Amino acid sequence: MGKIPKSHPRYKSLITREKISKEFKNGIVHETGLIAHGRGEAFDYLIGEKTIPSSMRAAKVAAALFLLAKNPVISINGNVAALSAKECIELAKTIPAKIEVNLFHRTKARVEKIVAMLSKLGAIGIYGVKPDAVIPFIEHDRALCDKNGIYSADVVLVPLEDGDRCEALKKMGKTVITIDLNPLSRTAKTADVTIVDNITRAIPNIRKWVVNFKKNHVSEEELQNIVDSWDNKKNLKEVLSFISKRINSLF
Ligand code: PTJ
Repeated sequence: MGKIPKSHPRYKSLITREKISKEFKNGIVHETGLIAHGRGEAFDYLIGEKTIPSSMRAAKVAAALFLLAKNPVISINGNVAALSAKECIELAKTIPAKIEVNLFHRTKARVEKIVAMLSKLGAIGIYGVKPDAVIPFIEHDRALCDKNGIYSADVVLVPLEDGDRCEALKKMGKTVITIDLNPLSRTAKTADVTIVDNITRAIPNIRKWVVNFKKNHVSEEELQNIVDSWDNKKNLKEVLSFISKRINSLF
């Protein structure tokens, strides 16, 4: 494909596709990651390809949870690395939080490629390279994780995640934040905080809130109030209502 002109009405979406396609060829994105991306794109279309108010509120709660956490971890898979590696590293440094490469379709080669990519972008102390623990309740290699990373985390961000793993992390007693454009997915329904937004917008939004809270010296009590007033189910209903109203008003 030739260079996409900035004037193209679907510029951002096409650039994002290019990134996914390039990182598939580089061995970072799994082939099913292409399908997952297509599903995400369809839902992004429905919300109007911008952050809707309820998703900005979810990003704010995620930031509060991160600042209250004792051992927060950001989980990185192939699609996340392809689309938001730099932004995830920036977020991890700002909180601060750990980064763990945790793959659904785990192979040593993909883990190493993703770690190399993250290291090149300035990430240090990446977890998940030599997993020494297992997430209970799920089978095979996708359960592998790091004892000092996801296994012992209290708050975990698992963007673009599969439902089984989100459920298993919840069963372990963890607070789970997800970013998922599909408000109907099992992950979206199981997580404590679901940000229904494109990861390319959601990660910078969370970071903006973290910076804002830190700059304004927001107290732990205030952060806790933000978390306590959150109702994820109610928020998902608001997202669905936003989508249906938007669709009905288009023609
Ligand atoms: O790299 P691996 O091996 O860990 O595999 C990663 C994928 C994404 C293939 C794996 O986790 C998977 O199969 O995920 P699912 O079950 O397809 O769920 C991914 C969810 O992310 C779907 O609900 C999509 O709608 C959503 N999604 C896709 N792209 C984006 C997105 N959400 C936010 N931003 C996106 N750009």
